[in-house]
Amino acid sequence: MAYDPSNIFARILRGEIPCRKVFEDEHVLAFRDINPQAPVHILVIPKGAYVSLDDFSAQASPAEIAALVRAVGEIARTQGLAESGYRILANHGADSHQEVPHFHVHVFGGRPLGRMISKA
Ligand code: DGP
Repeated sequence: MAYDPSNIFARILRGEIPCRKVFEDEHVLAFRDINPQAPVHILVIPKGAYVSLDDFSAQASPAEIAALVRAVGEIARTQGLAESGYRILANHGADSHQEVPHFHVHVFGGRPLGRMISKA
């Protein structure tokens, strides 16, 4: 799947749409999800143009991959989730219902999160 530069996260990265930013560095932007599923629900995205984890894992540089993983951990710590616990999730493709075709990692926390996935 080719990267679509008109997707909503690309527009956030270009500053065309506002976001509630929680973290930014050279390679990564993180902001609060517009439709939170938990008291803390943050989206962590690479600044590079990657459709999903499939694309990111194959094409991104080691520096970009390291930056994203380190950002997830740092955000969880600064949000106070490291002790109580949190969940990360990344959707790829149709079976996962990925909605936004720019790679993003969801970080959920702030309450007990239940079992991993439903059977539906
Ligand atoms: P996914 O299904 O994994 O592609 O999740 C996409 C998430 O993006 C979903 O939880 C809602 C969130 N989202 C969609 N549009 C916007 C937006 O304009 N701003 C923010 N902050 N989040 C958005």
